Amino acid sequence: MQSVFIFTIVVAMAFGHSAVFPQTASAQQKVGVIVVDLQGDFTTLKKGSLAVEGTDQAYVDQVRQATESLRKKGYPVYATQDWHPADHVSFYTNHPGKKAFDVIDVAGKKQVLWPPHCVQKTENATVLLDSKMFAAIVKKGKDKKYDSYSGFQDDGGARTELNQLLKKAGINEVIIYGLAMDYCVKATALDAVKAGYKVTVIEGLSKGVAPDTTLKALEEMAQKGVTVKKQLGV
Ligand code: VGL
Ligand code: ZN
Repeated sequence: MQSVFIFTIVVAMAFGHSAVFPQTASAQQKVGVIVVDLQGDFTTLKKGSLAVEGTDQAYVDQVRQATESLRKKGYPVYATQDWHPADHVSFYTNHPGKKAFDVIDVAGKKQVLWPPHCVQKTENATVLLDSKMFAAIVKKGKDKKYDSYSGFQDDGGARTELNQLLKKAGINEVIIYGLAMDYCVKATALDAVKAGYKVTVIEGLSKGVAPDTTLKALEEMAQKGVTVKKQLGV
Protein backbone atom coordinates (compact mmCIF):
# COMPACT_ATOMS: atom_id res chain seq x y z
CA MET A 1 0.00 0.00 0.00
CA GLN A 2 2.80 2.34 0.95
CA SER A 3 4.69 1.57 -2.25
CA VAL A 4 1.61 2.44 -4.29
CA PHE A 5 1.45 5.74 -2.47
CA ILE A 6 5.14 6.47 -3.08
CA PHE A 7 4.78 5.43 -6.72
CA THR A 8 1.89 7.86 -7.13
CA ILE A 9 3.94 10.68 -5.60
CA VAL A 10 6.89 9.96 -7.88
CA VAL A 11 4.68 9.82 -10.97
CA ALA A 12 2.96 13.01 -9.87
CA MET A 13 6.33 14.73 -9.50
CA ALA A 14 7.57 13.42 -12.83
CA PHE A 15 4.54 14.33 -14.94
CA GLY A 16 3.03 17.17 -13.01
CA HIS A 17 -0.12 17.14 -10.99
CA SER A 18 -2.52 17.52 -13.91
CA ALA A 19 -1.21 14.42 -15.71
CA VAL A 20 -2.05 12.22 -12.74
CA PHE A 21 -5.29 13.95 -11.75
CA PRO A 22 -6.48 15.34 -15.09
CA GLN A 23 -9.96 16.28 -13.85
CA THR A 24 -8.78 18.35 -10.88
CA ALA A 25 -6.96 21.63 -10.28
CA SER A 26 -6.28 22.68 -13.89
CA ALA A 27 -9.18 21.17 -15.81
CA GLN A 28 -8.03 21.24 -19.40
CA GLN A 29 -9.48 23.95 -21.60
CA LYS A 30 -10.01 23.31 -25.27
CA VAL A 31 -10.90 26.48 -27.10
CA GLY A 32 -13.10 26.74 -30.18
CA VAL A 33 -14.02 29.82 -32.18
CA ILE A 34 -17.48 30.76 -33.47
CA VAL A 35 -17.69 33.37 -36.23
CA VAL A 36 -21.31 34.51 -36.27
CA ASP A 37 -23.18 35.38 -39.47
CA LEU A 38 -20.35 37.06 -41.38
CA GLN A 39 -22.52 37.23 -44.50
CA GLY A 40 -22.96 39.72 -47.32
CA ASP A 41 -26.46 40.81 -46.35
CA PHE A 42 -25.20 42.06 -42.97
CA THR A 43 -22.39 44.14 -44.47
CA THR A 44 -22.03 47.54 -46.09
CA LEU A 45 -19.16 45.92 -48.05
CA LYS A 46 -21.69 43.87 -50.05
CA LYS A 47 -24.44 46.51 -49.89
CA GLY A 48 -26.47 44.05 -47.87
CA SER A 49 -30.20 44.37 -47.27
CA LEU A 50 -29.58 44.43 -43.48
CA ALA A 51 -26.15 46.06 -43.54
CA VAL A 52 -24.75 46.76 -40.08
CA GLU A 53 -22.87 50.03 -39.66
CA GLY A 54 -19.10 49.71 -39.84
CA THR A 55 -19.02 46.46 -41.80
CA ASP A 56 -16.78 47.68 -44.60
CA GLN A 57 -13.76 46.05 -46.27
CA ALA A 58 -11.52 46.99 -43.31
CA TYR A 59 -13.84 45.24 -40.86
CA VAL A 60 -14.08 42.05 -42.91
CA ASP A 61 -10.28 42.04 -43.39
CA GLN A 62 -9.80 42.48 -39.63
CA VAL A 63 -12.10 39.52 -38.93
CA ARG A 64 -10.34 37.43 -41.56
CA GLN A 65 -6.89 38.13 -40.09
CA ALA A 66 -8.01 37.45 -36.53
CA THR A 67 -9.70 34.21 -37.56
CA GLU A 68 -6.63 33.07 -39.48
CA SER A 69 -4.40 33.76 -36.50
CA LEU A 70 -6.69 31.74 -34.21
CA ARG A 71 -6.73 28.87 -36.65
CA LYS A 72 -2.94 28.91 -36.87
CA LYS A 73 -2.86 28.58 -33.09
CA GLY A 74 -4.77 25.34 -33.57
CA TYR A 75 -8.23 26.42 -32.51
CA PRO A 76 -11.04 24.81 -34.51
CA VAL A 77 -13.18 27.54 -36.09
CA TYR A 78 -16.92 27.25 -36.70
CA ALA A 79 -19.19 29.60 -38.60
CA THR A 80 -22.88 30.19 -38.22
CA GLN A 81 -24.87 31.09 -41.32
CA ASP A 82 -28.30 32.73 -41.30
CA TRP A 83 -30.16 30.70 -43.95
CA HIS A 84 -33.79 31.68 -44.44
CA PRO A 85 -36.43 30.48 -46.89
CA ALA A 86 -38.02 33.32 -48.90
CA ASP A 87 -41.27 32.96 -46.94
CA HIS A 88 -39.56 33.30 -43.54
CA VAL A 89 -41.58 34.69 -40.61
CA SER A 90 -38.95 37.35 -39.82
CA PHE A 91 -39.34 39.18 -43.16
CA TYR A 92 -41.69 42.18 -43.05
CA THR A 93 -42.61 41.42 -46.66
CA ASN A 94 -44.38 38.28 -45.45
CA HIS A 95 -46.70 40.34 -43.20
CA PRO A 96 -49.06 42.51 -45.27
CA GLY A 97 -49.30 46.06 -43.92
CA LYS A 98 -46.10 45.80 -41.87
CA LYS A 99 -42.88 47.63 -42.50
CA ALA A 100 -39.23 46.93 -41.78
CA PHE A 101 -38.32 47.00 -38.07
CA ASP A 102 -41.94 46.77 -36.88
CA VAL A 103 -42.27 44.38 -33.94
CA ILE A 104 -44.99 41.75 -33.81
CA ASP A 105 -45.84 38.78 -31.60
CA VAL A 106 -44.90 35.34 -32.92
CA ALA A 107 -45.74 32.33 -30.74
CA GLY A 108 -45.67 34.54 -27.64
CA LYS A 109 -42.31 36.13 -28.46
CA LYS A 110 -41.48 39.60 -29.74
CA GLN A 111 -40.37 39.34 -33.35
CA VAL A 112 -38.58 42.18 -35.10
CA LEU A 113 -39.58 42.26 -38.75
CA TRP A 114 -36.48 42.54 -40.91
CA PRO A 115 -35.94 43.31 -44.54
CA PRO A 116 -35.57 40.00 -46.40
CA HIS A 117 -31.97 38.84 -45.86
CA CYS A 118 -29.79 35.75 -46.14
CA VAL A 119 -32.27 34.00 -48.38
CA GLN A 120 -31.08 30.45 -49.05
CA LYS A 121 -28.74 30.14 -52.05
CA THR A 122 -28.60 33.86 -52.78
CA GLU A 123 -25.24 35.54 -53.30
CA ASN A 124 -25.49 37.66 -50.16
CA ALA A 125 -26.22 34.67 -47.92
CA THR A 126 -22.64 33.49 -48.53
CA VAL A 127 -20.20 33.51 -45.61
CA LEU A 128 -17.50 36.07 -46.47
CA LEU A 129 -14.50 34.06 -45.25
CA ASP A 130 -13.02 31.14 -47.18
CA SER A 131 -14.96 28.01 -46.22
CA LYS A 132 -11.61 26.18 -45.85
CA MET A 133 -11.18 28.16 -42.62
CA PHE A 134 -14.00 26.34 -40.92
CA ALA A 135 -14.30 22.98 -39.23
CA ALA A 136 -18.04 23.36 -40.00
CA ILE A 137 -20.57 25.96 -41.11
CA VAL A 138 -23.79 25.67 -39.13
CA LYS A 139 -26.92 26.92 -40.89
CA LYS A 140 -29.76 28.38 -38.83
CA GLY A 141 -33.18 29.94 -39.38
CA LYS A 142 -34.15 27.37 -42.01
CA ASP A 143 -37.64 26.80 -40.60
CA LYS A 144 -39.98 29.47 -41.99
CA LYS A 145 -42.03 29.44 -38.76
CA TYR A 146 -39.23 30.48 -36.36
CA ASP A 147 -36.42 32.97 -36.15
CA SER A 148 -33.06 31.79 -34.89
CA TYR A 149 -30.64 34.41 -33.62
CA SER A 150 -28.78 31.73 -31.67
CA GLY A 151 -26.43 29.38 -33.46
CA PHE A 152 -27.51 26.65 -31.05
CA GLN A 153 -31.29 26.60 -31.45
CA ASP A 154 -34.27 28.40 -32.99
CA ASP A 155 -37.16 30.13 -31.23
CA GLY A 156 -39.20 26.92 -31.52
CA GLY A 157 -36.51 25.06 -29.56
CA ALA A 158 -35.14 23.02 -32.50
CA ARG A 159 -31.42 22.53 -32.03
CA THR A 160 -28.75 22.92 -34.67
CA GLU A 161 -25.75 20.57 -34.77
CA LEU A 162 -23.45 23.19 -33.16
CA ASN A 163 -23.42 21.87 -29.59
CA GLN A 164 -22.78 18.29 -30.72
CA LEU A 165 -19.94 19.41 -33.01
CA LEU A 166 -18.25 21.35 -30.20
CA LYS A 167 -18.73 18.49 -27.75
CA LYS A 168 -17.34 15.92 -30.19
CA ALA A 169 -14.26 18.10 -30.66
CA GLY A 170 -13.78 18.23 -26.87
CA ILE A 171 -14.28 21.99 -26.76
CA ASN A 172 -15.29 23.55 -23.44
CA GLU A 173 -14.43 27.17 -24.09
CA VAL A 174 -15.54 29.38 -27.00
CA ILE A 175 -14.44 32.71 -28.42
CA ILE A 176 -17.34 34.37 -30.27
CA TYR A 177 -17.53 37.39 -32.58
CA GLY A 178 -19.25 38.60 -35.74
CA LEU A 179 -22.66 40.01 -36.68
CA ALA A 180 -24.73 41.30 -35.20
CA MET A 181 -23.62 41.98 -31.61
CA ASP A 182 -27.14 42.86 -30.39
CA TYR A 183 -28.87 39.86 -32.00
CA CYS A 184 -27.03 36.76 -33.16
CA VAL A 185 -23.72 37.24 -31.32
CA LYS A 186 -25.59 37.92 -28.08
CA ALA A 187 -28.03 34.98 -28.47
CA THR A 188 -25.24 32.57 -29.42
CA ALA A 189 -23.07 33.68 -26.49
CA LEU A 190 -25.92 33.36 -23.96
CA ASP A 191 -26.84 29.90 -25.23
CA ALA A 192 -23.17 28.88 -25.07
CA VAL A 193 -23.11 29.90 -21.38
CA LYS A 194 -26.32 27.91 -20.80
CA ALA A 195 -24.73 24.88 -22.48
CA GLY A 196 -21.83 25.08 -20.01
CA TYR A 197 -19.07 26.66 -22.10
CA LYS A 198 -16.68 29.31 -20.85
CA VAL A 199 -17.50 32.19 -23.21
CA THR A 200 -15.56 35.21 -24.42
CA VAL A 201 -17.06 37.71 -26.87
CA ILE A 202 -14.68 39.98 -28.79
CA GLU A 203 -16.26 43.42 -28.99
CA GLY A 204 -13.79 44.84 -31.51
CA LEU A 205 -14.57 42.06 -34.00
CA SER A 206 -18.35 42.48 -33.68
CA LYS A 207 -20.76 45.21 -34.79
CA GLY A 208 -24.30 45.93 -33.66
CA VAL A 209 -27.47 46.90 -35.54
CA ALA A 210 -28.19 49.82 -33.16
CA PRO A 211 -26.19 51.53 -30.36
CA ASP A 212 -28.84 51.18 -27.63
CA THR A 213 -29.48 47.46 -28.16
CA THR A 214 -25.73 46.86 -28.48
CA LEU A 215 -25.08 48.53 -25.12
CA LYS A 216 -27.86 46.46 -23.54
CA ALA A 217 -26.47 43.30 -25.11
CA LEU A 218 -23.02 43.97 -23.65
CA GLU A 219 -24.53 44.52 -20.20
CA GLU A 220 -26.71 41.41 -20.37
CA MET A 221 -23.88 39.20 -21.58
CA ALA A 222 -21.53 40.41 -18.84
CA GLN A 223 -24.23 39.92 -16.23
CA LYS A 224 -24.88 36.37 -17.43
CA GLY A 225 -21.28 35.23 -17.29
CA VAL A 226 -19.84 36.15 -20.69
CA THR A 227 -16.38 37.70 -20.64
CA VAL A 228 -16.40 40.67 -23.03
CA LYS A 229 -12.98 41.63 -24.36
CA LYS A 230 -12.24 44.64 -26.56
CA GLN A 231 -9.76 42.71 -28.71
CA LEU A 232 -8.38 39.20 -29.07
CA GLY A 233 -4.94 39.81 -27.68
CA VAL A 234 -3.26 37.09 -29.77
C1 VGL B 1 -29.40 38.67 -37.46
C2 VGL B 1 -31.32 39.92 -37.59
C3 VGL B 1 -31.92 38.94 -38.33
C4 VGL B 1 -28.00 38.55 -36.97
C5 VGL B 1 -30.00 37.68 -38.20
O1 VGL B 1 -27.19 37.84 -37.59
O2 VGL B 1 -27.69 39.21 -35.94
N1 VGL B 1 -30.07 39.77 -37.14
N2 VGL B 1 -31.26 37.82 -38.64
ZN1 ZN C 1 -32.09 36.41 -39.99
